[in-house]
Amino acid sequence: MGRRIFPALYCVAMFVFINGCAGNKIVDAEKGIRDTLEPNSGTGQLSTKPDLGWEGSADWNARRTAGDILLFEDFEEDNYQEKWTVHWGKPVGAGTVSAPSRYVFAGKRSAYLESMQGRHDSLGAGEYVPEHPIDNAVYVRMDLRLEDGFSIGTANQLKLFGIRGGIRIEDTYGGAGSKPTGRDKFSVTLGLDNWMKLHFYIYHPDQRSGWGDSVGCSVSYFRTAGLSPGKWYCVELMLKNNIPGTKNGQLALWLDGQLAGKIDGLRFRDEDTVKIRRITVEDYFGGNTVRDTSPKNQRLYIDNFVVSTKPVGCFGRGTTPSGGGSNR
Ligand SMILES: [Ca+2]
Repeated sequence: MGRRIFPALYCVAMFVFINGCAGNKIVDAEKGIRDTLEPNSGTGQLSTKPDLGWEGSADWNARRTAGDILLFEDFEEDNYQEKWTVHWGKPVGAGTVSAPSRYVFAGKRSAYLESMQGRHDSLGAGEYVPEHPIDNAVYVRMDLRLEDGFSIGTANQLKLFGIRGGIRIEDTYGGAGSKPTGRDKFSVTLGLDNWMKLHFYIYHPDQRSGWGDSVGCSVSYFRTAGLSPGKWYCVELMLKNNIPGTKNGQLALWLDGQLAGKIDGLRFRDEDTVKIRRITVEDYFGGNTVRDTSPKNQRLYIDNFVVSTKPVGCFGRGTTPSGGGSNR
C-alpha cells in the first residue's frame, strides 16, 4: 500500500468506480434484498430462513462433506492449529483467551491476533489452505470483536481477512502494485478504512491501476457498513469466481446476517485453472509508512471461524445468506 486515501479523494474515487467501472455495480442492501426475493437466478440471494442443516457443531470433520464446510474452528482445543492446512504461513491465532471474558464469543475460548505499536503486521496472522482448490464460491465467516478502545490511528486501512486465488498456490499473494493478468492470480481483502468503515480491496484484471480497487461496503447509497470496538460481529465474506470469458464474478459481505456490500460483474480470471487457493486472516495495518502502523498494542478477537463452499450464517442471529448456487 503506497497510498493515503483522503476523504474527498476517496469519495471521488468511489463515485468514479461505482459509476464508471466497466461491468461493476454496487447494490445497496435494500436493492440487494429486493433482488433476492426473486427465484434463484444464480446471482446471490438472501434468505430469512436459515436452512443449513448445521447449527455450528464443533464436529467439523463429520460435517465437512455433508455441509460443504471445509473448516470449522471454535478454538476450544489446545491443539486446534494441527487441524489447519497452510502453505506459507501459520494457522490463525497468537493465543487464546478463556472464559469468562467478554472476548470469548462461544464456548470456553476464542483466539486473538495482536497488533504491536509501530508495526504493520500482527502476531497471530495466519492462513488456511483448502485441501482442494475451490473453483466456484467460497464463504469465509467469523465472529469478530475489536478490543475495547481499538484504534486504527492514522493508518489508511486495516486489512482484516481475505481470499486469494491463483493458477498455483505460489501465485496467491496480493501483488501490490501489479495488475493481475487473468492468467495468474487475484486477491480480495476485507478492510476497515480510517473511519472504521468496511471496504473490499480487490486485485483483479479490470482494476484501474497497478494498485487494487477499494470499494466501500454500502448499506445504502449514503451509508457504509462499519465496525466499532465493544461488540461482537458476525462477518461473512463471499467470493464467487467468474466463468472464464464471462464477467459474472461476485463479492458479497454480510454483517450480522444482513447484506452489507455486493459487487456483480467481476472478472477474476480468464482461465479455469485460476482458482481460490488460500484464506488469510491478517489484521494488517497498511500502507507503508510509520503513520500506517498500529498506534498501540491492541487485539482483534475471533471465534467460530468457518470456511465453506456454501453460505454459513450467524447460527440463529440475524438472517442467513443463501443462494450462492453455481456459476455453471
Ligand atoms: Ca469458542
